Amino acid sequence: MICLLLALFAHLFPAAGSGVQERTFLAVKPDGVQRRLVGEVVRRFETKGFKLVALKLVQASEELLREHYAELRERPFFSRLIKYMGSGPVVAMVWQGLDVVRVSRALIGATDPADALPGTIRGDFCIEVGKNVIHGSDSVESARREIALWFRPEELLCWEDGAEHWLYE
Ligand code: IDP
Ligand code: MG
Repeated sequence: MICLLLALFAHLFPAAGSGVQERTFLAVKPDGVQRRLVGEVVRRFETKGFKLVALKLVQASEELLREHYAELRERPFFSRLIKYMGSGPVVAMVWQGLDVVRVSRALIGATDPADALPGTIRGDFCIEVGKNVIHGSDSVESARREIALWFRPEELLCWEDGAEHWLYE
Protein backbone atom coordinates (compact mmCIF):
# COMPACT_ATOMS: atom_id res chain seq x y z
CA MET A 1 0.00 0.00 0.00
CA ILE A 2 2.79 2.43 1.00
CA CYS A 3 4.60 1.42 -2.22
CA LEU A 4 1.53 2.22 -4.29
CA LEU A 5 1.20 5.64 -2.66
CA LEU A 6 4.92 6.33 -3.21
CA ALA A 7 4.62 5.28 -6.88
CA LEU A 8 1.58 7.54 -7.33
CA PHE A 9 3.38 10.42 -5.61
CA ALA A 10 6.48 9.92 -7.82
CA HIS A 11 4.22 9.87 -10.89
CA LEU A 12 2.43 13.09 -9.92
CA PHE A 13 5.62 14.83 -8.76
CA PRO A 14 8.56 13.60 -10.90
CA ALA A 15 11.12 15.26 -8.59
CA ALA A 16 10.12 12.64 -6.00
CA GLY A 17 12.13 10.15 -8.08
CA SER A 18 15.31 12.00 -7.11
CA GLY A 19 17.30 11.93 -3.83
CA VAL A 20 17.39 8.63 -1.98
CA GLN A 21 14.50 7.41 -4.21
CA GLU A 22 16.55 7.81 -7.43
CA ARG A 23 16.79 4.62 -9.50
CA THR A 24 18.99 3.34 -12.28
CA PHE A 25 18.88 0.44 -14.71
CA LEU A 26 21.99 -1.75 -14.87
CA ALA A 27 22.60 -4.89 -16.91
CA VAL A 28 25.47 -7.37 -16.83
CA LYS A 29 25.93 -7.99 -20.56
CA PRO A 30 26.28 -11.50 -22.10
CA ASP A 31 30.11 -11.43 -21.85
CA GLY A 32 29.84 -10.56 -18.15
CA VAL A 33 27.46 -13.48 -17.53
CA GLN A 34 29.68 -15.90 -19.52
CA ARG A 35 32.77 -14.72 -17.64
CA ARG A 36 31.09 -15.31 -14.24
CA LEU A 37 31.19 -11.61 -13.33
CA VAL A 38 27.57 -11.34 -12.11
CA GLY A 39 28.50 -11.84 -8.44
CA GLU A 40 31.39 -9.35 -8.67
CA VAL A 41 29.17 -6.67 -10.25
CA VAL A 42 26.35 -7.17 -7.74
CA ARG A 43 28.91 -7.13 -4.88
CA ARG A 44 30.26 -3.73 -5.96
CA PHE A 45 26.85 -2.02 -5.95
CA GLU A 46 25.72 -3.85 -2.82
CA THR A 47 28.82 -3.02 -0.75
CA LYS A 48 28.69 0.59 -1.96
CA GLY A 49 25.36 0.73 -0.14
CA PHE A 50 22.84 0.99 -2.96
CA LYS A 51 19.53 -0.83 -2.59
CA LEU A 52 18.57 -3.65 -4.97
CA VAL A 53 15.02 -3.13 -6.22
CA ALA A 54 14.78 -5.74 -9.02
CA LEU A 55 16.95 -8.42 -10.64
CA LYS A 56 16.36 -11.07 -13.33
CA LEU A 57 18.22 -13.18 -15.90
CA VAL A 58 16.84 -12.35 -19.35
CA GLN A 59 17.39 -13.55 -22.90
CA ALA A 60 16.55 -10.22 -24.54
CA SER A 61 14.65 -10.18 -27.86
CA GLU A 62 16.00 -8.24 -30.82
CA GLU A 63 12.95 -5.96 -30.55
CA LEU A 64 13.72 -5.10 -26.91
CA LEU A 65 17.39 -4.44 -27.67
CA ARG A 66 16.59 -2.23 -30.68
CA GLU A 67 14.27 -0.19 -28.47
CA HIS A 68 16.79 -0.08 -25.60
CA TYR A 69 19.55 1.25 -27.90
CA ALA A 70 17.23 3.28 -30.21
CA GLU A 71 19.41 6.41 -29.80
CA LEU A 72 22.36 4.58 -31.38
CA ARG A 73 20.50 3.15 -34.42
CA GLU A 74 22.45 5.32 -36.92
CA ARG A 75 25.86 4.33 -35.51
CA PRO A 76 28.02 1.97 -37.63
CA PHE A 77 28.31 -0.56 -34.80
CA PHE A 78 24.53 -0.75 -34.11
CA SER A 79 23.83 -4.18 -35.66
CA ARG A 80 26.97 -5.65 -34.03
CA LEU A 81 25.80 -4.22 -30.70
CA ILE A 82 22.32 -5.78 -31.04
CA LYS A 83 23.89 -9.16 -31.94
CA TYR A 84 26.30 -8.96 -28.99
CA MET A 85 23.55 -8.06 -26.50
CA GLY A 86 21.36 -10.92 -27.77
CA SER A 87 24.19 -13.47 -27.82
CA GLY A 88 23.24 -14.85 -24.39
CA PRO A 89 21.39 -13.97 -21.21
CA VAL A 90 21.90 -10.63 -19.47
CA VAL A 91 21.27 -9.87 -15.79
CA ALA A 92 18.89 -6.90 -15.67
CA MET A 93 18.76 -4.94 -12.43
CA VAL A 94 17.31 -1.85 -10.83
CA TRP A 95 19.29 -0.16 -8.04
CA GLN A 96 18.20 2.74 -5.85
CA GLY A 97 19.97 5.41 -3.81
CA LEU A 98 21.24 8.97 -3.62
CA ASP A 99 22.64 10.07 -6.99
CA VAL A 100 22.65 6.41 -8.08
CA VAL A 101 22.61 7.19 -11.84
CA ARG A 102 25.75 9.34 -11.78
CA VAL A 103 27.60 7.29 -9.15
CA SER A 104 26.88 4.03 -11.02
CA ARG A 105 28.40 5.46 -14.19
CA ALA A 106 31.51 6.32 -12.13
CA LEU A 107 31.67 2.78 -10.68
CA ILE A 108 31.25 1.33 -14.20
CA GLY A 109 33.93 3.48 -15.87
CA ALA A 110 34.37 4.88 -19.38
CA THR A 111 32.58 3.28 -22.35
CA ASP A 112 35.91 2.19 -23.87
CA PRO A 113 37.64 -0.06 -21.30
CA ALA A 114 40.99 1.28 -22.54
CA ASP A 115 39.99 4.67 -21.05
CA ALA A 116 38.34 3.24 -17.92
CA LEU A 117 40.31 3.82 -14.72
CA PRO A 118 41.58 0.90 -12.64
CA GLY A 119 39.10 0.30 -9.83
CA THR A 120 36.11 0.72 -12.14
CA ILE A 121 34.27 -2.35 -13.45
CA ARG A 122 35.28 -1.76 -17.07
CA GLY A 123 38.79 -0.73 -15.97
CA ASP A 124 39.24 -3.98 -14.05
CA PHE A 125 37.48 -6.62 -16.13
CA CYS A 126 37.57 -5.92 -19.87
CA ILE A 127 39.62 -4.72 -22.82
CA GLU A 128 37.47 -3.69 -25.82
CA VAL A 129 34.46 -1.37 -26.24
CA GLY A 130 32.48 -4.09 -28.05
CA LYS A 131 32.76 -6.40 -25.00
CA ASN A 132 32.48 -4.01 -22.07
CA VAL A 133 30.62 -6.23 -19.55
CA ILE A 134 27.98 -3.86 -18.16
CA HIS A 135 25.33 -1.30 -19.06
CA GLY A 136 24.25 1.62 -16.87
CA SER A 137 21.66 4.34 -17.59
CA ASP A 138 23.23 7.70 -18.48
CA SER A 139 20.58 10.02 -16.95
CA VAL A 140 17.59 9.91 -14.61
CA GLU A 141 15.35 10.25 -17.67
CA SER A 142 16.98 7.32 -19.53
CA ALA A 143 16.80 5.29 -16.31
CA ARG A 144 13.01 5.80 -16.13
CA ARG A 145 12.63 4.79 -19.79
CA GLU A 146 14.89 1.72 -19.48
CA ILE A 147 13.31 0.48 -16.22
CA ALA A 148 9.85 0.68 -17.83
CA LEU A 149 11.17 -1.16 -20.90
CA TRP A 150 12.79 -4.07 -19.02
CA PHE A 151 10.53 -4.49 -15.97
CA ARG A 152 6.83 -4.70 -15.17
CA PRO A 153 5.87 -2.40 -12.25
CA GLU A 154 5.17 -5.38 -9.95
CA GLU A 155 8.73 -6.67 -10.46
CA LEU A 156 10.11 -3.59 -8.67
CA LEU A 157 10.08 -4.48 -5.01
CA CYS A 158 9.52 -2.03 -2.22
CA TRP A 159 11.22 -3.22 0.97
CA GLU A 160 12.34 -1.63 4.20
CA ASP A 161 16.08 -0.97 4.06
CA GLY A 162 17.49 -1.65 7.53
CA ALA A 163 20.90 -0.20 6.54
CA GLU A 164 19.55 3.17 5.37
CA HIS A 165 20.04 4.74 8.79
CA TRP A 166 23.77 3.80 8.64
CA LEU A 167 24.26 4.98 5.05
CA TYR A 168 22.57 8.39 5.03
CA GLU A 169 22.99 11.39 7.37
P1 IDP B 1 27.71 3.43 -22.52
O1 IDP B 1 27.39 1.94 -22.47
O2 IDP B 1 28.97 3.74 -21.76
O3 IDP B 1 26.55 4.28 -22.09
P2 IDP B 1 27.09 4.21 -25.25
O4 IDP B 1 27.79 5.28 -26.02
O5 IDP B 1 25.70 4.44 -24.79
O6 IDP B 1 28.05 3.80 -24.04
O7 IDP B 1 27.14 2.90 -26.17
C1 IDP B 1 26.36 1.77 -25.83
C2 IDP B 1 27.17 0.53 -26.04
O8 IDP B 1 27.49 0.41 -27.43
C3 IDP B 1 28.55 0.52 -25.35
O9 IDP B 1 28.49 0.17 -23.98
C4 IDP B 1 29.28 -0.52 -26.17
O10 IDP B 1 28.87 -1.84 -25.81
C5 IDP B 1 28.76 -0.22 -27.57
N1 IDP B 1 29.65 0.69 -28.29
C6 IDP B 1 29.79 2.03 -28.12
N2 IDP B 1 30.71 2.55 -28.94
C7 IDP B 1 31.15 1.50 -29.69
C8 IDP B 1 32.12 1.36 -30.74
O11 IDP B 1 32.77 2.34 -31.15
N3 IDP B 1 32.31 0.10 -31.25
C9 IDP B 1 31.62 -0.99 -30.80
N4 IDP B 1 30.71 -0.91 -29.83
C10 IDP B 1 30.47 0.31 -29.27
MG1 MG C 1 24.69 4.59 -22.99
